Order: sequence, then C-alpha cells, then structure tokens
Amino acid sequence: MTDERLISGSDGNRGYSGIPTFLRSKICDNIENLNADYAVIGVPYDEGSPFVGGSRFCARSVREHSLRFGGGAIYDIENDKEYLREVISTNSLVDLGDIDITPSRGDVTMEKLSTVIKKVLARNTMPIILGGDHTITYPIVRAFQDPIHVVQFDAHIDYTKVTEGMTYTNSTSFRLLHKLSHVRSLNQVGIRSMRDSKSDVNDAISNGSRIITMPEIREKGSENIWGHLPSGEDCYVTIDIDAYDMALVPGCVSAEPNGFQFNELKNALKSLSKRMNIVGFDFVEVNPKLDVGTNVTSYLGALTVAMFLGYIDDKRRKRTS
Ligand SMILES: [Mn+2]
Repeated sequence: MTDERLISGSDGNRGYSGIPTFLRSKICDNIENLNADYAVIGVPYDEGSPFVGGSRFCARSVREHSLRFGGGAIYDIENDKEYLREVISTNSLVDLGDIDITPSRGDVTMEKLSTVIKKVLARNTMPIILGGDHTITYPIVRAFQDPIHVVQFDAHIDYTKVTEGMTYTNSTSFRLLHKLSHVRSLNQVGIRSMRDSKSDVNDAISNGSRIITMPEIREKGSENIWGHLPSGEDCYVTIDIDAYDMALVPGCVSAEPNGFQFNELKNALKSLSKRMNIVGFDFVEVNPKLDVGTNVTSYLGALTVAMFLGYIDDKRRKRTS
C-alpha cells in the first residue's frame, strides 16, 4: 500500500472523483496572489434570463464534466496533437472559483464581476469566464481598457433596448457593450433566430455590427469568415451554447435549429485564434436542469472551452518560442 495514494484532493483519478475545478486546476483563493497565464472564473448568475432559469448551475456543471478529460492534456487525433499539457502540469491554469452573488441585485453582482476581471487583467492573466447567462459579457467587456474586437457566437443578437430599467439581462448585453468606446468592432456569428426583431437587427447593423449568418458561414467555410478582422489585434470572444445546433444542446433553453455543427464551430474557433490575439473569453447559457441524464450539453461545453483554450495556448507558445 505504500506507493498508493489514499486520497486525491482535487486531482482524483476518475471522471467522477476529485473536487471539481476546471480541468482539475489548482484553486487560487486570493486574487492578489494570482500568478498564472489563465484563470477560470464562474458566474452563477441567471437573473438576467426572462424565460426558464437554471443557467446559474452552468459553471459548476461544466467544471464537473471537465474532470472527464484525464491524462493532463487534451488530445486531438485528427491532427495527432496534444494541447494544454504544459499549462496543466505547470499550474499556469488556475481556478478562482465563483463571483460572490448578491441575489436579486444584478447591478451589485455585475459590479463585482467587472472588478474581478479588472484585477485578473492587472495580474497579466487571461480570464476564462463560465456563466451564467449572457448578461455577463457586458460587465466583462467593460472591464477591459485597451481596444478590443468582440466576437459573439450566438443564435440571437441579444441587442434589445433597455426597458423598465432592466439593464442586466441576457438580451441587452450586446447593445450595451457595443457603445463602449474601446470596442473596436462587434461581430455576431451564427445569428439565425426568427425571434430577433427586424428593428434590433437594423440597429445593430447601423451601429456597425458585422452579422455573419449560417448561409454565409456554410458558403465560405467556417474557417474563412474572419477576413474583415485586422489580423493580430486584440479580440474578446463569447460563446453562447445556442450557437450550436438545437439537436446538440438539450440543456439549453434558447436552442434554435440550423446552428453550428461541432466541426464547424471547432474550425471557426481554431481559425479565429490563429488570426487574432485572443485576450479572454466566456462561455454561457448551459442550463443543466433541462439537460438529458448524461448531461451532454455540459460535456459539450467543457469540451468547447478546453479546446478553445488549447488553440489559444498553442498560438501563444508558437509566438514566444
Ligand atoms: Mn446569447
């Protein structure tokens, strides 16, 4: 028994064992001591969801399903390549836990979120944020100071006007962040919902948004849709799980047909990370309470976040080596 471990802390040795931090990364519980390339932050907030609540459990469930990636790396047989091995083994990815939530005070909670993102950026660490609903992208983006392009993968433009004082909702986020002076461009990709209004779409376009629809993505190929973005500039990315096709995401309240297939989103993220300097990203809108028994939507979320982080890190390593 001498060389066997009796207890494993956050490490675990099976998909169902260990304390669920993202990809079993170490917990950093004092942001002032943060010393890592990447930090995961959960935002268990769904008070901005006007329809069915439950995405407050998204971050926890995505973390849990990230434990299923064992072996200390993400391996892609399609190009026989391992991602994140060095990141994981050197603890350059850490998990900061969740934003402290003040229930029924979205304004207070979102102020905390902006403050945390500012502190993470001040430590020269890339924030990776797990929602929560899509409200969170506006408070995140406003915490950045340098000019950035914003790329939103989504079925909806989330561009409604603020009415009845409802600032922090998942449908107003992109109208609000589009007004921020450091947002150089807004690129809304995969938009297809017939619940978006013509007037909101017109507003987005007249404010300069580049909307890329599914027919355009399929005509060009999802790796060839970034030609309008100035190569190498800073870019923040947000991925709404409903960018994926309805059939792939049973645990998503806002799912729509004719969305991204897995390989299409994979190629879009890979090519975007090559072209732009990604400075952070968020992943939102999984509702584990609606999911099927295997929680495939959370698993798809964990896979998407880990894969995109792998592409971002791969590019950073090539640049510094
Ligand atoms: Mn959205």
